[in-house]
Parts: sequence; structure tokens; C-alpha cells
Amino acid sequence: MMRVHLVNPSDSSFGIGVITPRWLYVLAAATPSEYGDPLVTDETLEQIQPDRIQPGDVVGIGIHTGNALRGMQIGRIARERGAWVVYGGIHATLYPEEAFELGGAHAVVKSDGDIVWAKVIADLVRGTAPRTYEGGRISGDQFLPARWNLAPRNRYMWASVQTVRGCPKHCSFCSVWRTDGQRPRQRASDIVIEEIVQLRRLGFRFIALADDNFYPVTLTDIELAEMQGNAARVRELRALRSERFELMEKLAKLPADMVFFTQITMEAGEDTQFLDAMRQAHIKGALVGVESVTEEGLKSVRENPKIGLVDHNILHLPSIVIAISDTKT
Ligand code: B12
Ligand code: SF4
Repeated sequence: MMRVHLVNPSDSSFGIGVITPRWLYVLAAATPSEYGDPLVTDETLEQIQPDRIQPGDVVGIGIHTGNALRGMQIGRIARERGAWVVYGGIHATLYPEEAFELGGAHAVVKSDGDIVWAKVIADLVRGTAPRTYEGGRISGDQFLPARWNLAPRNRYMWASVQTVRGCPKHCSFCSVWRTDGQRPRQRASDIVIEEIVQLRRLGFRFIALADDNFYPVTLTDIELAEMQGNAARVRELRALRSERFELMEKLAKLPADMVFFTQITMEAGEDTQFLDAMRQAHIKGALVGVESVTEEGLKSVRENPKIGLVDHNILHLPSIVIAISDTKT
């Protein structure tokens, strides 16, 4: 019987991973059970074993720009072995043609894979797959919870759970608002909590909230909508904001030794109510970005937005990690 393979490419493998690549386990959940459990390979742990790929298998490869070349190499190997090769992820969404030119792709999926993946597999197996699929920007209630039972035990330090996709900002240097869109798509808080509880039972205490921007509505956004007299917009923004608080109240009830981190914009620093709620929700750190630390630097960034920038998403790791502490003390 044909198998479905899902591969997270990486040039180096360390045996231990820092954070779970969420897409792998979400796509595993999107794989219909009639094909059996997909064979999941995270190359940050160990390299793929090509001889496990058989003719007629479907190989799904998720790429961001940093691991795209290794992904293309795996695609070519899989195609040579007679498998159907599909790419997805942010890099494939932005540059689908590369996967055909360099990666032996039969098909590329743009945007969200949760819903479209089952159709892609069925089309490939029938030999009727078009070159590209538009996975679309699905709504928050359609995001699939990950299949964490397929993740190897005791190999990752942090798990990753997504609570919102999309970011209302439009920073010139960032890909997120173009790929995930500017409308925040939030998941229902109960579904998020269910996934976290499942992870906790699997032994995870550290969880990254893998969100584009955990603080998608700023106080200024609401004030501006009020000044414009746009009642519908004010209602919409307030609803999004209260859903954030609802989620954080539920996170706060989880065992005290849980540790979360996420990504926010600096405007949250002026929203003490939000910061306090984050602290109570065990969100101990947040990545924020700083475009420049001097006036002159900021001006040159504005004049020449293509120069290297640091933002909470574009370059997370060198960004500033702020500790969420009590804003009253
Ligand atoms: C959380 C996060 C992190 C976390 C956790 C990383 C991890 N190991 O999971 C941290 C903070 C550690 C991190 C680090 C980095 N990150 Co980061 N990260 C994100 C973020 C915000 C969410 C990723 C996520 O888990 N989303 C949830 C999953 C479910 O969504 P998804 O990956 O998009 O997958 C869906 C679809 O794309 C599609 N799909 C994906 N793969 C496939 C495959 C197939 C076959 C199919 C059909 C579909 C499909 O279906 C999935 C389900 O819908 C994204 C922003 C974004 N919107 O992608 C940036 C992002 C991916 N990161 C980015 C960058 C640059 C980095 C760093 C290089 C930063 C740095 N300089 O160190 C490092 C690289 C780390 C690494 N080796 O992977 C960039 C990549 C840009 C690019 N063009 O590639 C992004 C897009 C942010 C940005 N501003 O543009 N990151
Ligand atoms: S850099 Fe951050 S705040 Fe700016 S658009 Fe991207 S995700 Fe949003």
C-alpha cells in the first residue's frame, strides 16, 4: 500500500530538537486514515532514510527559505525513487516555481494545508493532480489540532501550539501579512486548551505559542476606530481582544509550572491589562522586534526598507526577548 511521508528538511540533525515543527503534526492530522499513519521525518532530529520511500508513495515537504535547498534535494531523491512529490510552507507559497525547477515537484500547495491536503493526496494517487493548489486562508475554527501522538517522545524541548494566524500590521520587510493575511484568525480557546492539556499529558511543560502576533489588536487600533465613528469595526476589534483575554484566563488555570512564550509587538508594552493577563497565563517571555536602536538607524530603515532588520518575526532569535513581569511592581 502507498504511504504518505512528511518531511521537515534540515541540513544538520542533532538528535534533539528545540521546538516541534508544528506543520508536520498538523499535516499528519490532515492525512486521511485510509492511508495509514504518515511516516513523519523531522530532519532537525535525524536525516530521512531514502530507502523507506517506495514508488507511488506521496512525499510532502514543508519549506521556509532557510531550509528550502535541503528540501529541494529531498524532493529530487524522492522523485527518483518514483514517489509523488509535493511542496508546501511559506517558501513554496511565495516561490512555487522553484519547487518545480529545482525540487522535482509534481505539485505545490500554497497557503494553509489543513483542508486541501486530503484532496492533494487523492489527486496524486489518481494521477490527476494539477501543478498548484490554493489552500486558502482558512478560518480559525478550521485549523486542525496537531497529531502529537506521532511526535517521538522525549526528543523536543518545547512543543508548539498556534492560537492565531495572520497579522494586521504590514511591515515592509515581513512575509507574514502577505502569506497569512492581515485578518487575525483566532482559534477557539477551548480547542487550544485541549491541545495543551494533551501535550502536558505527553510530558511537555514548555510550549511556544507559534503565533504570527499574539497581540493582534492594540489599544490604538480601537481608539482610531472609535475616532472614525466606525461602530462595526470597534465591535469587531473588541471581540477579538476579549477572545484573547478569554484564552489567557483559561491558560492561567493550567498548572503553575507550565511555561509559554510567544511573539508580540512593542505596543503591548503600553497595555498593562494585557501584560498582566499574559503573566497570569504563564506566558513568561515574548519575542519583540526592534527595527533600529537609534533615530538615524530608524530613518535609514524607513528610507531603505530592504536593509537588514530585526523584528519579532523576521529575525526572531536575535530579537529581544522580554520577560513578562508584574506591571504594578
Ligand atoms: C513560531 C515560529 C517560529 C518559532 C518556532 C519554530 C519552530 N521550530 O516551529 C521560533 C521563534 C523558534 C522561530 C524561529 C525561526 N524562524 Co520562525 N516563525 C514562526 C511562525 C510565527 C509560525 C510557524 C508555525 O509554526 N506556524 C504554524 C504552522 C501550522 O503553520 P505553517 O508552518 O505555515 O504550516 C501551514 C502551511 O504553511 C502549510 N504547509 C506547511 N508545510 C507544508 C507542507 C506541505 C506538503 C503542505 C501540503 C502544506 C504545508 O500547511 C500548514 C498548516 O496549514 C512563522 C510565521 C508564519 N506565518 O509562518 C515564522 C517564520 C516561519 N519564521 C521565520 C524565520 C525567518 C525564522 C528564523 C530563521 C529566525 C532566525 N533568524 O533565526 C528561525 C528559524 C528556525 C528554524 N530552524 O526553523 C520566517 C520565515 C521566512 C521565510 N521566507 O522563510 C517566518 C515566516 C516569519 C516571517 N516574518 O516571515 N520561528
Ligand atoms: S513583522 Fe511582525 S508585526 Fe510586522 S507584519 Fe510581520 S508579523 Fe506582523
